[in-house]
Amino acid sequence: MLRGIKIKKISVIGLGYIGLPTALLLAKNNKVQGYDISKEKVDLLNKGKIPFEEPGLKELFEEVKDNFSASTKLQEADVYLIAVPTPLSEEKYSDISYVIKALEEVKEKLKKGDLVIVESTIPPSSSRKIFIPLLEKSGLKVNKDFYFSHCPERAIPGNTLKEMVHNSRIIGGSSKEGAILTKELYLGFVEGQIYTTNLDTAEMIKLMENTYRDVNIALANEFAKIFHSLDTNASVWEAIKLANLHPRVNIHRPGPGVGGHCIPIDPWFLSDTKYDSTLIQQIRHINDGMANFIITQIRDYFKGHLFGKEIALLGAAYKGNVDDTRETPTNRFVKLLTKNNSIVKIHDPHVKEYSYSYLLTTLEDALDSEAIIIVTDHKEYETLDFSNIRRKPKIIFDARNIVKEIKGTNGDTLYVTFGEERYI
Ligand code: SAJ
Repeated sequence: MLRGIKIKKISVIGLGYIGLPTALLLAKNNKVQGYDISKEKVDLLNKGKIPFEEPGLKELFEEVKDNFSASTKLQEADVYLIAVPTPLSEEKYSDISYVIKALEEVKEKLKKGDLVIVESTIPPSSSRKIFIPLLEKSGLKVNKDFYFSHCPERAIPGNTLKEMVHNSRIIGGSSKEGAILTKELYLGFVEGQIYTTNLDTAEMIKLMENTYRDVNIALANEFAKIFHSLDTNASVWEAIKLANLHPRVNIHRPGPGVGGHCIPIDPWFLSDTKYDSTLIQQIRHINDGMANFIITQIRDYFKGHLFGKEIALLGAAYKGNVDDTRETPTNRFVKLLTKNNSIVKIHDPHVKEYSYSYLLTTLEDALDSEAIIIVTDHKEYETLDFSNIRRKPKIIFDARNIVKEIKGTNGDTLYVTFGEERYI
C-alpha cells in the first residue's frame, strides 16, 4: 500500500472557469503549474492577466503569483488535477475525450506515489471502467502505486471562489486511503465539510445535483406556461414566492431556458445508461423549448409573422452578472428569430466575445427595436430608460421578471412576463 504522498508539485490541467480558480486556491499552500492547450490563455496569464471575469480572482492571482506558473506543456508533478470540459455530442452523448487526452499525457509522466484527481463532470462509472485502466497501462497499479480520486466541482460561476472555499465537497476515492489523502489536499483551502465516498457514488452525486435543478426549473417553466394560458390575475412570480414559504417546497424560477456548461448537459449523462429515463429527456425538452414558447407569444402579438421585424435580445450571458455564454439560451432565440427572418440585435454589458458577436450592439441601439426580449437577468436591466429613444418598442417580454422600472414610454408598449401583462 501507498503510505502517503509527499506533495511537492501540483499540475492543474485545464485553466478554465473551474481549473484556474482551483489552481490559484491550491497555490496558497503549494507550487502549482497550470497547463492549458490554449496558447492565448497561457500567454495572458504569464503577462499577469486573467482571461475571464470572476469576483476576487484577480486579487487572488496577485496574492499567489509566485507559486503559480502557466504553460502549454504538462509538467511532471506529484498531483495531477484535471478540470477540462466534458461537452455533449450532437447525439446527446457525453464526450469525455478531453479527459482521456489529459489522462494519456498524465500516464506518460505518472510515477510511484502520485495522486490523480478528476474534477470534470463525468458519466457514471467512467473512473473505474475507463480512466483507471487507462492509467494502469503505464505499468503502475492503482492503490498500490498511485491513487485516483473524483472530486466533482460544485461552485457556481459568479460566486466561484466563495463557493470553492465554503461549499461542502464530495471526494470519491479509488480507496479509503486515497480519499483521505485527497481530502488533506483540499483541506488546504476548503472551509466547508469534506465527505469521502467511493468513485461510483461521487460521480452520481454530481449528476443528481444538476438534474435536480434542471427538473425544478422545468417545473417552474411548466407553471409559467400554465399561468400564461389562464385568463386570470394570478401572478406566477408571486405564487412561487408564496408557495416557497412552505417548509418543504422550493420551486425554482421560470425563465428563457437553461444555460451554462452544466445543467443543460449533465442530465443527459444520466440518460446515457442502460435505464432510459423519459423524465430526464422530457425536462431537457421543456427547458430547451422556452425560447420557442416566448417567440411564439411575440409572433402572435405581431399577428403571425416576424418577417423583417427588428427584435432585440437583452443579454447574451447564460445568467445574470457574468460574462459566460456557454450554452446560453440566447443562442436558441437567435436561431429561431433568424429562421423567422427577423432582424436580430443583441446587447450585453458583460460579454465581449460570443459566437454571435456580430449581432452585439449598444443598449441604446437595442432599445430602438420593435420588440425586446429580456433573456439574461443582468442587474443593468432592472431599469430601462426609453426617454432618448425615438421609436418605442411595441412589446417587451421580460423572461426573467427582472425589470423594476421602465422610463420614457408612451403607454403603448405591452410589457409581458409569463401571464402578467400591462401597457406602460
Ligand atoms: N436558472 C433558471 N431558474 C432558476 C435557476 C437557474 O432559469 O431558478 C437558469 C440560469 O439562468 C442558468 C441556468 O439555469 O441559465 C443554470 O444556472 P445556475 O445558476 O442554476 O447553475 P450553473 O450552471 O451556473 O451552476 C450549476 C450549479 N449547480 C447547482 O446549483 C446544483 C453549480 O453548483 C455547479 O457547480 C455547476 O452547475 C456545475 O459546474 O455543475
